[in-house]
Amino acid sequence: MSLSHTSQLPLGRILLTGAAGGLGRELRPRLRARATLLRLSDVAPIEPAGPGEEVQQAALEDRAAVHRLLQGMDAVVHLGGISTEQPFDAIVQANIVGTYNVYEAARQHAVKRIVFASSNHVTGYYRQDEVIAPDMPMRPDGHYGISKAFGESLARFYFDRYGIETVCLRIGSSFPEPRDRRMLATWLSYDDLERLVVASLTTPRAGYSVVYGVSDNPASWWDNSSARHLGYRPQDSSEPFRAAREAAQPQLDANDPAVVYQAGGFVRMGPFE
Ligand code: NAI
Ligand code: 15L
Repeated sequence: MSLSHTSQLPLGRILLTGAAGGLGRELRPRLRARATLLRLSDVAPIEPAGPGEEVQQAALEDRAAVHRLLQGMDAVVHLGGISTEQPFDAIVQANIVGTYNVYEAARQHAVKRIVFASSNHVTGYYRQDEVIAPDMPMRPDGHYGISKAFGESLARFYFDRYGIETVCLRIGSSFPEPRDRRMLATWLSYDDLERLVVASLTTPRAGYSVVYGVSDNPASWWDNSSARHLGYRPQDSSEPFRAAREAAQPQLDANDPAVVYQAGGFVRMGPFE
């Protein structure tokens, strides 16, 4: 499914990394419907290319392969990488070396815009009783959050030095529906994800922007007003799922760190050594 009421400007030639993942598979048909060409990449196998698509399997830490990926592209939607808390050595390769390779290849191939899948785990150590904004200090909750903080810093540098625009999407929880009570605040529907990615690709001036990827949920920990220039207007809400999620978790332990901090269960992961 693709939304008909978001910007209809053509998206040009788009590279989608992480195309075999949950969000990549969801965005694939939605971007294909709008892009001149959609190049799909992942280290994992990807469904064969259809009309208007190319498939190039590649590991993000393989610099030469990533350079080939960026060739001839107008913009990148960079979803590829490890998407959960993991030992540092794995995260370094996929998320730190890999994201560096994407930016360096973008510079060499004069690619002008990147939509970077960052994460709410860049600020996971803020509390659930705080409302925070994208310009507040980062408080990553683990290796994964640190790697996304690195990606945001890389994006800042490549804009300041080379003028490559990035929209950093600090995605909350993007799944078919909220899975628990925490996700009533952090949920991003797939339709709103599409709205956010399309807005990030088509806004006339992205500069260096940071926005939380979240739907229009009744309770929220994130104030996106500094990113209104992107033109992202969420249309969905977690409210229809509230009764079921509250019934499944009637009691929360207010002293549990997973309930205190926005990171949720990520604060319990590690150390791995
Ligand atoms: P996912 O784990 O389903 O997909 C990530 C994809 O990246 C996988 O297909 C994987 O094979 C690929 N990948 C991993 N290491 C790689 C490497 N070294 N080289 C090339 N490809 C590699 O994750 P999902 O849910 O689709 O998320 C997409 C992006 O959005 C990720 O960067 C994730 O960190 C971010 N994100 C997702 C959230 C969500 O709620 N789904 C929340 C916050 C951030
Ligand atoms: C993330 O960054 C993860 O990629 C995703 O799997 C969820 O765990 C999400 O954050 C979350 O915080 O719910």
